[in-house]
Amino acid sequence: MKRTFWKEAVVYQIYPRSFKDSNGDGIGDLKGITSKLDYLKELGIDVVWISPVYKSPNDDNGYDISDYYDIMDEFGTMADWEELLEGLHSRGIKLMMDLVVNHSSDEHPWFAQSRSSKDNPYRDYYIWRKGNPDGTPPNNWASFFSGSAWQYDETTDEYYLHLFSRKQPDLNWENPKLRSSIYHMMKFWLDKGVDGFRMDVINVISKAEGLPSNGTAPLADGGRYYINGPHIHEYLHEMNSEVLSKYSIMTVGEMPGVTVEEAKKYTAEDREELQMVFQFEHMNVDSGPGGKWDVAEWTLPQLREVLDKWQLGLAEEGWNSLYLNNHDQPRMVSRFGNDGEYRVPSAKMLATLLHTLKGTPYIYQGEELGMTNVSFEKLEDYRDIEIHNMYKEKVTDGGEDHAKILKAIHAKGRDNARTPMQWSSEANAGFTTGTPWIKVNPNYTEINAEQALADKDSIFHYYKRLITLRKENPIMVYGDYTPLLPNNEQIYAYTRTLEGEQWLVLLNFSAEEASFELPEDLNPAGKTLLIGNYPAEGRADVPLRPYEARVYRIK
Ligand code: TEU
Ligand code: CA
Repeated sequence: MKRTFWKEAVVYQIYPRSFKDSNGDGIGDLKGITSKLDYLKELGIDVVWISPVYKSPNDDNGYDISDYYDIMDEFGTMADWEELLEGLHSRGIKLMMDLVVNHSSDEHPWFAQSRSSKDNPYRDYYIWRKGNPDGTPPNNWASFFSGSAWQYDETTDEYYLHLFSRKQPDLNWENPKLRSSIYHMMKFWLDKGVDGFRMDVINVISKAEGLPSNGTAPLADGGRYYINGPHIHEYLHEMNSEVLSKYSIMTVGEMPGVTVEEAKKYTAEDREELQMVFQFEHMNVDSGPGGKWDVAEWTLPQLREVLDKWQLGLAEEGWNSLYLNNHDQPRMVSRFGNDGEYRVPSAKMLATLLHTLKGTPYIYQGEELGMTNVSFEKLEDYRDIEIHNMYKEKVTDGGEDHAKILKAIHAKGRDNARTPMQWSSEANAGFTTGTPWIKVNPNYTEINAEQALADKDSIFHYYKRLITLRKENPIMVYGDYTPLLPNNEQIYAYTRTLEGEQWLVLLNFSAEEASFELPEDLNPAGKTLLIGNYPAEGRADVPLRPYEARVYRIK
């Protein structure tokens, strides 16, 4: 397997709206990020991935772009962006931008042109269809954000497709002109010095011929007709040869519904498409048959089964991106650890998993502090369009129980990850001197960066140690992964092996002690404990304590 920078890197994701406000308007901004670069340097990360900062009416917080060549007013100016890039580069940190090209904003000038008439040169930049004679939309696909994926537009008496919000019309990748407009824009940013792209829902850009309905229900998941669609590999290969291959950069495709087999195609080096994908299977372990909002219990064997599948599936070919949360997901410690009594050890245990699996780790802002989910009691305190659309569909229009849905929002809502970064115990967690655009998690007085930096046993310092360990030990990057204790319900155990060296990772996912038995050649007794989340000893002959993590060098 080829050794390359992006496999060795640790990436840190910034959600700019919630990171740091520099001017008191309550909204995080570019100057705010620039003021915190020493913090990122201290943590030791190599790459920053920043969620979209382009011009946007913010229907979906920047994932609806109205000008790909300019910066959102609330975030600052192009000069602020250049200053940020310079500040990162001077510290040896790379910058990945978010590339959102499955859709644009409906306020993008392309869309204004496109909707104006059927023969406008930009008409085919988007996906327009006639409605059915019975007055229903062109097909029965549901939007990710509730309701139909089609919006009727009077001007030309046709519907346009929007897999996300009504203000996010899907771009038509079948149109070579659209594709070349996108490639042109990508080059603009790469020529400005960007080091890579995280590509938003990039595996849904190719829709099946004829846009068929899925079954006969009025609304259904149309995923089978656009996830890994018919021309997707063609388009990505073209993007690679027209743009990506001309630069030395990092690429990761965000891919809901991607399978291991597809992921290999997207990331196999000789196919020249992308380097990594974000898969979502482990994000589904706590969902019932009703989908995301049907909150279900999860078990360690379920989680391990998914991670094993991806670790082993991409062992020889392709590469994993490792993440346990991001701006769309609940906080990792609340979801997979314990955000009460064992918040600190469980956050460290999960961090150990993230950094000792094979792949490139992605840290989401605040994860390194053990930031937790939030439970707003009032629906009005939530900002996310997904939450509000879903609530309207299920409760206001559908008559479901308010309390039940609020509970699901507490568990799964995207705003869990979007409360402001907790910098200090000052008002508003030191995020802003004004009124934050979304409320701060009330636990900021205890959980904040100031506290974490001062406490050498903090989660922050544990992340630093993991990152340093990775820099010093190629086995953490390139070592083969072998699962152990396959039926254990408390302990996730595996080895990493590289050129005669072998590490053993033991992770207790429960709030109870957990004992284990391993074959003699894997017995950790007397071996070096490389890192662990409990005070020193880590004696190999005692059971793992609640949420304990231990990493030994056994060979
Ligand atoms: O997300 C796409 C995606 O599939 C999800 O993570 C989605 O937000 C979730 O399933 C909803 O339940 C990307 C971005 O990360 C997200 O923030 C955007 O809203 C979305 O695309 C549209 O651009
Ligand atoms: Ca601001």
